[in-house]
Amino acid sequence: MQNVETISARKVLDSRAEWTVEAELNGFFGSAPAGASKGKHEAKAVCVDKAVEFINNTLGKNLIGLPLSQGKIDAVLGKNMVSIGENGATALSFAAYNCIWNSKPLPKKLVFPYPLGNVFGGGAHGGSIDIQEVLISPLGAKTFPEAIDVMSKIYHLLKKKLIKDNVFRGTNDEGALTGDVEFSTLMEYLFKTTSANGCRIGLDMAASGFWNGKKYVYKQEGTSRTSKEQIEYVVDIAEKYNLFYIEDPLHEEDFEGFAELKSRLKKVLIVGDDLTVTNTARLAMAIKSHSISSMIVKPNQVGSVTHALESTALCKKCGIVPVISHRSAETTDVTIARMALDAEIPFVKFGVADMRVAKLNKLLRIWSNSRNKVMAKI
Ligand code: 2PG
Ligand code: MG
Repeated sequence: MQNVETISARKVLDSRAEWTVEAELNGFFGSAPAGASKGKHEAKAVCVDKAVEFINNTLGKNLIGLPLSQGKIDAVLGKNMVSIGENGATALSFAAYNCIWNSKPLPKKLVFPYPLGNVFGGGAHGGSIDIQEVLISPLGAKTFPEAIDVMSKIYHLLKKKLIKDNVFRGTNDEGALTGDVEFSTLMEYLFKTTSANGCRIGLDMAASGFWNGKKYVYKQEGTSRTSKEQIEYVVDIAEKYNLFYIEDPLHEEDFEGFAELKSRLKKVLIVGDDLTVTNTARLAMAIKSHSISSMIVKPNQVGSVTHALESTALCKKCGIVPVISHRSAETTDVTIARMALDAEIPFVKFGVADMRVAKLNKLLRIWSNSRNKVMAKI
């Protein structure tokens, strides 16, 4: 096994033009993404300068000479989380993962994920709807390139339609389209278009973002819903638009409400993100209360590849579908695309457009270079 020979860190820009941490380990890179709608229980970031300084002046020296093992490196990062933050830890953990990935052969048979793309946005990412993300997934596609082709086709059809109707407002933090269109009008159009193209619709409601402690306040819509009304509303739209996926339909402490939705919507993936924050203890709570059928995996919510893969393994063991996901502020780092293949994660939520395509293109490249490949069974 190789050893850790060199470590350094610096500031680089992310897609929101904010500084983030880039780490370099034995010549391989990793950089930290950042969320806008963060879960209360996520690991905490520190100031970028502090993380960079700590890696360059303290932590790097302690890691040099260690065997190049993900578990060993991540254990050291975990012990220093207060000083390095999830941002410094994620960047270094990614750099180690990319270095290790480069030294081993690809698995003989590759299982490719289905993309889950945010085509129309709102909430904390900007846009005219309260719900954060309207997602599509080309579940009928037979190959990864076909899946990307269908997903981008629908993105362009929707963009054309918004422009034609004179309601197009541009794109938001995740490159999702935005426009002055009613949620129901948008969903009816997408329902027709996706159904005709072997595609299904999902939502990331990111409901903690508009929960005020008593009600879900839909500012743009000019209405509010109690927890009970929110559950009825979610059941109603799930049935109306044949949704296959609903992320964070309720606020991040409502394990019981999630469980009710899961039991009423048996064919829909009820997905925890802010609820579970990739954390095995929160996931165990969700398993115990039968709250979710699927979980978002975001390495920076826990600050390490090892923990993210542990959560993924626990999901799989318990029949919960893992979905690996970008954050609303990203770099062109492709680590999570590699993790999706490594851990055979059936869905990747990487966005559709802008520099987010780096991760999709990484998977397209691996698809085109590999002989033995299949799409995930879903
Ligand atoms: C989410 C993410 C990514 P953010 O809520 O799932 O889409 O958003 O990174 O802003 O938390
Ligand atoms: Mg989410």
